[in-house]
Amino acid sequence: MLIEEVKRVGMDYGIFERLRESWSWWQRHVRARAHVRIVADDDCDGVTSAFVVGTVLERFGHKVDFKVMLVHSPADVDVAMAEPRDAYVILDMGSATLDRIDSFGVPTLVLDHHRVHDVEPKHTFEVNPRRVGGDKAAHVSTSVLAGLFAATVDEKHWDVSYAGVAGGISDRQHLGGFKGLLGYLADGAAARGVLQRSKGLTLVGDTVLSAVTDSLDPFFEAYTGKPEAARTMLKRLGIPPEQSPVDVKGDAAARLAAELEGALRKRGVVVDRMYPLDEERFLLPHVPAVPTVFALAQLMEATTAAEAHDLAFGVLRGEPGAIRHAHALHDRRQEGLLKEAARLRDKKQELPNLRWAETIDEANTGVYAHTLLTFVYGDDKPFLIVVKRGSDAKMSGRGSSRLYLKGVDLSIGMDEAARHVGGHGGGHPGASGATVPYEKRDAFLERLSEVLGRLRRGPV
Ligand SMILES: [Mn+2]
Repeated sequence: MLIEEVKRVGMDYGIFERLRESWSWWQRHVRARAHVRIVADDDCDGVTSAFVVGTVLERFGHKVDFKVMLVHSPADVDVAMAEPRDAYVILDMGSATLDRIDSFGVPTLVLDHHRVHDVEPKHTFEVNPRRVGGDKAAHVSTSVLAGLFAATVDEKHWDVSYAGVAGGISDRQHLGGFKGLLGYLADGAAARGVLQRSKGLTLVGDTVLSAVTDSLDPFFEAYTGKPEAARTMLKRLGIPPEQSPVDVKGDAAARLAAELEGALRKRGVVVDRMYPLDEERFLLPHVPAVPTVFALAQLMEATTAAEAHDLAFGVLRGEPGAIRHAHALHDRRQEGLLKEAARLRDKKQELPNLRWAETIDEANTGVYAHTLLTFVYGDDKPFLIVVKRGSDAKMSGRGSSRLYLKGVDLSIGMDEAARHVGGHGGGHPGASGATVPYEKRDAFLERLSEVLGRLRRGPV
């Protein structure tokens, strides 16, 4: 894909020009050999971004150190920028706290793709596709911006673009296809041999059997966590269960994808919103033991979920020990997630306008809510995961665009029901949370069901 093509469909958001400006601004304001602090969000998008930008700045001659933390409030900025540096880079966040960042008077580059605010900073250069694209900006994560920044600084930095693509996948920017800026980055990486095109089964695993039975997103009701059923199905389709999923291509991949996607469709899953199961995988020819960029994204998710950020950097550098360790982390995490998802499925409770279940796994409430809503119970009602923390109940809810179109805005419901019982809540229409006194849990849920029923226009 050429820059002109991305521009023609209006999905460049002025980013190519903005990144060129950002690099000349940086060279004007930051001296050679400067000591630079990179502060990155603690998820896969943030850490891959830090790896890419850090690599570029180190090659340029800067001394670089990293701090992985959330910067969502002015107080967070004060922590992130407490140790003096010649310059800072803030990744996958910063647009919400631009004025506080700027108040330090130190040259700071912000790459972010979250909501922008009306600020005119003096010492800070912000690159954010939402400045042009607003809330419609799509197919771009901060790691994509980082990859494009690297390519802007020098053609030779395309060698780290694979990390930008992995971050984009983890941020779900590839759903609906590799388009826009992510598509441009992936195509550019493929054109330079950093990635290698290969169409086939997109599920990740050591074997095609484990790729199917370990899959949570999508969650296959008939096969996830059910090796015997999956083995029988693979045999029926003539696919050796122990084969590597990377080798499942052509007719075999098409048969398996049709089987699995057909089963999802029967359950009412909107398959068009997923990445197809038989599609481009983008092989990683230069990273040993990590076959595809999807496998890399999975390892990055496992390491960042465990807050093992050094390990995540090691994986991105292709270190065999780090990759082995990350694999073990992934397997352990996946086992726990599958077990708990199955338990929550069986413990599900239902009110007229919502379903809910209670877990003790506070770190993955969003994963469970998404899985149970999208792949198990269907999106005719939002799904809430409840977790007890001290004397509070923390709620994490997921809705869908279908519900939202019917007026069911979960953030409004969460806010109103939480305030009703002396808590607080909010977020997005399809993904929102609340914290309420634990003893008021049931009153909150009943009120939420009422509010959601009131919001809904007609049957879903
Ligand atoms: Mn992000």
